[in-house]
Amino acid sequence: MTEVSPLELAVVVPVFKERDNIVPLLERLDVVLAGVNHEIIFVDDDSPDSTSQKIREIALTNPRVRVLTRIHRRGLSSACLEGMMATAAPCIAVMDADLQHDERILPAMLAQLRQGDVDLVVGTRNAGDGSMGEFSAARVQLSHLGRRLSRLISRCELSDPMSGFFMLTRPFLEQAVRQTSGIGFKILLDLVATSPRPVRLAEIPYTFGARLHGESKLDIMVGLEYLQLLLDKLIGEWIPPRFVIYVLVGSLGAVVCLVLLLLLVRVMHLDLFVAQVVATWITMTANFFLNNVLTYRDRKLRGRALWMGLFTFYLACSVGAFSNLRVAAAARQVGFSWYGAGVLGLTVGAIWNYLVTSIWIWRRSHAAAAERYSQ
Ligand SMILES: Nc1nc2c(ncn2[C@@H]2O[C@H](COP(=O)(O)OP(=O)(O)OP(=O)(O)O)[C@@H](O)[C@H]2O)c(=O)[nH]1
Ligand SMILES: [Mg+2]
Repeated sequence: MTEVSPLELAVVVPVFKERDNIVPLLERLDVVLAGVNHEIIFVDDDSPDSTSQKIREIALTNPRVRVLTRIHRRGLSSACLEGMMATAAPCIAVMDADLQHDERILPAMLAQLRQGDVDLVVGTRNAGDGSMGEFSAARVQLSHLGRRLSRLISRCELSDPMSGFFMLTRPFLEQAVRQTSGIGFKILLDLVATSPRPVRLAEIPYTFGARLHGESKLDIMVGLEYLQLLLDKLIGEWIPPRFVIYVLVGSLGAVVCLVLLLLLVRVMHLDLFVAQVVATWITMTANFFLNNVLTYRDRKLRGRALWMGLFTFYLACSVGAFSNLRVAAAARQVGFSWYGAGVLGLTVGAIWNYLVTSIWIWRRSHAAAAERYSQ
């Protein structure tokens, strides 16, 4: 076998609809990583703009470049994890494709890791000369809020826990990767919150640039997934974060139902029983659709499965409401206070509903069968 110099660095780039950014990014990496034996692994979630195809064309003549195309999958963190696990390189960088991350600090990051006294080097926008660049005040505020919340789970002092630009060693990755949540956008925070030992960390400032081509994928869902990541790290061992979101949606439904009831009885002067039936039906329907886009957004039902799911949801909720009442009545009989009995009934009803909906309505096979989802 011919001797080749060992691979030193892998750059993992999660991509979704970034076709036009691939060539400029590769050109820049080529300049800054000259002299470093590296590979570049793109992880694409089957972008409808044929990002993968573009990368494959390049990879035909550039052996440094590879693409991992995931089918029926979405998610920045899980894409990064899979990209990182697909390389043998001892040092692994993660960066975005849209050229917002300043690739010129990559050599300094690598030099830090090579010294051997840190596991992780983070590109920071919030320390030294680093900055958020020309971002709107609202976006900067949002980032600061995320930073404050991150302290709930982070086990080390990171000036930019929201950063998606960092480099780590393989041993650090290996000791954390199996316990990561892989939820949402914040893979750096996921890794440092998971690490079983204190993270030896360095930070290098940079200025966040403007996206070159394409659109941001940041939306309200990213915020929700961040909340889910925090919940998973805080209580995930005991309570699934999905259940918490399910209960939040249900609680919102209870409030809506009461407001509707008030309107129907006081304003529309409907008979109480009729008003209850109408308010409950509207609330159940709204809850179903909210669960479809929030709680089970990764298993979203469409077309015929959506209507079948709605019908099953009505059935499941009716049984849930019935068992809630039966359990509460039984608890009252054995001496529970009225509120104790009420809480017990609600808890049993909520767990029943959650189990039925997650096993029966939004089961995994539905997601696999669902058509490819593109945003
Ligand atoms: N594989 C994969 N990549 C994703 C997904 N969502 C976003 N990305 C990529 O992750 C990187 C960061 O996404 P952006 O939308 O730029 O998020 P951001 O930089 O925090 O937000 P902006 O500042 O508004 O651009 C980009 O390279 C995206 O193409 C996803 O679901 N799967
Ligand atoms: Mg971006």
